[in-house]
Amino acid sequence: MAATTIPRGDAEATVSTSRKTALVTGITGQDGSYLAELLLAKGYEVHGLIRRASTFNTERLDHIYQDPHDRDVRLRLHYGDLHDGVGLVNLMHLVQPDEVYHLGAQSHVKVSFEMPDYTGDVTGMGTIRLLEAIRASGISTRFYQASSSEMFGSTPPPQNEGTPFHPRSPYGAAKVYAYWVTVNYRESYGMFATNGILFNHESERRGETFVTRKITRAIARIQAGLQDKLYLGNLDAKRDWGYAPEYVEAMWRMLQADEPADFVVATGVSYSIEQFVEFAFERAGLEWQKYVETDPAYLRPAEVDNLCGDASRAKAVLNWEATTHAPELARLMVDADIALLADQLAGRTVRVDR
Ligand code: NDP
Ligand code: GDR
Repeated sequence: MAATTIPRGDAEATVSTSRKTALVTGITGQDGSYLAELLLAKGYEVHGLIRRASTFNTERLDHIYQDPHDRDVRLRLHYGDLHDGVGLVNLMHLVQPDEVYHLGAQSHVKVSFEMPDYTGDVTGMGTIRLLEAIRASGISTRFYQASSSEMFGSTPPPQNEGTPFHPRSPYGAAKVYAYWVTVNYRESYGMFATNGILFNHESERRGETFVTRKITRAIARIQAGLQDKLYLGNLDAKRDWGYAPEYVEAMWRMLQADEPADFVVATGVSYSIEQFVEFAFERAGLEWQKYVETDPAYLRPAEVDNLCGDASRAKAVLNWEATTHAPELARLMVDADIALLADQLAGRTVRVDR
């Protein structure tokens, strides 16, 4: 529970709140937006770190945005960046969170080959900057690190918490570093620091350049006559795809556990990219072979061929289990992209600027 500064008209007053306070990095991303919703629904005061951009970058949060001038505001956004260590210390002092969910990252694997130095800095070093900010501000908080199945890389499935890491990209390597510093701060300083090793999870809010959303978005456009072809890279790789809203629930449960530990979060079933393509095109009544072409530009210098997680520990300790699997996920994402495009074409999606 934190002492927080709440605006009251022109004056500011520091008040003690009995509700829990959470700080979320990466709040503007897919997972950040679902997690913010979940925490607000649970009665938390939620603070999010956002980057300054020349355009609005809070679209995924618009539906839960609260005007900072209102009374009893429970969602607050703060400018900052994972590069800016001093800013992170100041933010910890200001917010004094009970729980920190560290989701911010350069999260695109292919892009990490093009921006390896930047990815190492944000995705790897960003985690230690945040952990140091917690230490420097002297607060007692619980810490969640968004670790990834990409850390397993070429180690064959099924992958669980004891599986050795063999990352296959600068992104995967940066996440391995972040994983180990999280373990290290738990062991060195007794922090309640936990790694959620999440396998791929998708949704209608997934970034448009990840393969599932690229596919479902293209299907909507093909159906509407706006696009003829969908160019993809490797169709043979297999992924264990789950549904993002279920995965943020697992994050929260990790920070409510009695002891800090590391957890794999996965469905336990994997499908190839080609299978996902089939599920998705079938939903729209389209024959995928007519539209999908391969373009070597989307191949990676090294690929992760097969990920399939064993989430038994999450089931046993957190009572968490995935319920949505790839075929259903493909259908719900196709339906959402078709509906979204229809709204856009009809002029029904008007963005309300804040
Ligand atoms: P997104 O790419 O959708 O979101 C990433 C977030 O990080 C965005 O809010 C982004 O801000 C923010 N960010 C990027 N760079 C910086 C920076 N320099 N300073 C501050 N914030 C920054 O990712 P997801 O929501 O899909 O994933 C959340 C986390 O979980 C990531 O760490 C990802 O690596 C990890 N993960 C994701 C999995 C998945 O399948 N989705 C699986 C396993 C792990 P902006 O909006 O301004 O770009
Ligand atoms: P991934 O997700 O690399 O697993 O990382 P992505 O959707 O980018 O790729 C999945 C697989 O699809 C193949 N692929 C393509 N990928 C993209 N992006 N675009 C294409 O055109 C394309 N064609 C084929 C890829 O080669 C790959 O095999 C995601 C991210 O969310 C990470 O942040 C997270 O840590 C991991 O999931 C778990």
